[in-house]
Amino acid sequence: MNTRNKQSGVALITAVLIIALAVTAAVTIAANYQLNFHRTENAFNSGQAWAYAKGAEEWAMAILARDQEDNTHDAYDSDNAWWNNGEPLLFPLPNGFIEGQLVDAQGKINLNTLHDGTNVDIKSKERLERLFDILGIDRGLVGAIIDWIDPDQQFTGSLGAEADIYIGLEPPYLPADQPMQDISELRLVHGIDEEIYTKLLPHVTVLDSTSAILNLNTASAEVLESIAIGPPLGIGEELVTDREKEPFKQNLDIENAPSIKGRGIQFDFHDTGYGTNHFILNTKCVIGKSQVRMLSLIHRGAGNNLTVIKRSQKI
Ligand SMILES: [Ca+2]
Ligand SMILES: [Ca+2]
Repeated sequence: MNTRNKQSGVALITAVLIIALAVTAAVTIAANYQLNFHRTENAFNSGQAWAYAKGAEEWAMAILARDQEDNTHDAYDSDNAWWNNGEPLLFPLPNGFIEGQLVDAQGKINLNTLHDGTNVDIKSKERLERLFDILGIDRGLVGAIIDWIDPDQQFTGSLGAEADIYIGLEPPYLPADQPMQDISELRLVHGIDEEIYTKLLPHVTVLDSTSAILNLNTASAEVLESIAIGPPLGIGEELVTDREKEPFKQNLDIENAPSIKGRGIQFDFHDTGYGTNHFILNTKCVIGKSQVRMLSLIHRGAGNNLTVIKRSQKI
């Protein structure tokens, strides 16, 4: 090959290399542009979904305000607009949808009522012990839950646990010694393993309000049974059947319920009732490929004073 041909060859290879580099750069730029575009789009959609989810709270509060007028009880029945017969309310949106459902937050036993910061609430303790009996959980573990909440370091019962126990664990940690902030704290209580926690979750909750009485119209069969004094009687499901025919509005409705009347069963109606002032709004908003799930705890106070007291993103 002569020098001229050699030079042409080198020039051709150089030109091909330059084109290859230019194409690579162009593809990279295009790919980055696409990525950034989708990132921006997702961030935009996600921001929009959050705004819609918060808007759903306003919608829920309007329904709750309407329900409060002329309210005789709160139950999962057709008399309560907030329940919407168990169907989530669905609204179509441009490029997506939003749906929301309200449930009662007072249908479960509030663990924070076990101790008022000074004393154990004996009646709350006994009710939870009865629930543990019904669920087949060692009732001694109620002592460990009380110790987690109470400010002192004295053990409550044989399964009680205070800092001395927790600092010996691997990894070590300390009990809260104050009301629980979230029900997931229960999993940290000594003796509450995954199986017991899962068993308890449908029946217990954590609320910080002392006005949050237990709503017997939305309580599970097991919680309903736990208000009957004595060993488990297996009356929970029967009471639920009675309640489905006619929601309870007063204690007499339970004492005179078809499945109970004449059986000599005694009840402890300590801090129970038939209405509620705490609701959980479960919202899901989808826009494009973005999805937001949100839980809002809404308080309905006297005079229809509605406020969102807690908000969390659901995974
Ligand atoms: Ca204690
Ligand atoms: Ca303690």
